[in-house]
Amino acid sequence: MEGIKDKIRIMEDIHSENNSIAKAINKLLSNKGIFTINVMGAPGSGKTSALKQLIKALPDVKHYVIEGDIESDIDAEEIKRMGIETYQINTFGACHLDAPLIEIAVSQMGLAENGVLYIENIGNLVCPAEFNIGEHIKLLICSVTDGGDKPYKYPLAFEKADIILLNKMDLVQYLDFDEDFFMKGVRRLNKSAPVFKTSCRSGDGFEDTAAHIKSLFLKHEI
Ligand SMILES: Nc1nc2c(ncn2[C@@H]2O[C@H](COP(=O)(O)OP(=O)(O)O)[C@@H](O)[C@H]2O)c(=O)[nH]1
Ligand SMILES: [Mg+2]
Repeated sequence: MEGIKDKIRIMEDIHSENNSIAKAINKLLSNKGIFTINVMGAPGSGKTSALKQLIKALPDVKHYVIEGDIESDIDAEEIKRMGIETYQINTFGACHLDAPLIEIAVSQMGLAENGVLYIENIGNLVCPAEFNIGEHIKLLICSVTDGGDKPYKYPLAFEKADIILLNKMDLVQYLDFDEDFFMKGVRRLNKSAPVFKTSCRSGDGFEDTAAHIKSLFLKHEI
């Protein structure tokens, strides 16, 4: 029993230290007018592809990207080719980004005033939802190819999301994706997050998503 109590205490300490660093990052980014989006989703759900679409859909905004991957800089190189300042974090095993990692990234990036910073978290529907990393909002990307049961199986990610993308809609005609079941699962957990149906292949849905993000950015007291 002591073992479990010790484990709980260690986890509480980790979360409380993480949260205090996340608060400081949030304050620093807010002071600079950098609206920060924690992008979460399963591996391959379309996080990098969605960032590319959002960057294109908001041409009058300055964008920054932090790429989180267990290994490799493939995504960061892809975003850099768009002319966007991008910082790569490799966790070499850890399944989520945490605030101390973002603190280092932010201190090393030349963040000017005003803009949007996207932080692509490690592809995983579990751990990223547990850690604040200084963001203003969490964007969850779920694809029709992932299946409609994901809100039921990974509730925290859906509960915490401020915006949800239902991506790869161009493929839905080939699948037995049950959208009603998916939406019921989402709304049991989260009454307010808008769900945008998107396709990174066609670009559908990104104008509306980008407009919503811009409106949050403008009205957010950052
Ligand atoms: N057909 C289709 N493919 C997509 C869509 N979004 C992403 N993909 C593809 O799915 C794969 C994984 O996408 P990626 O953006 O790298 O996912 P990430 O691992 O979440 O960053 C790539 O081959 C993308 O081209 C989409 O909306 N439709
Ligand atoms: Mg990616």
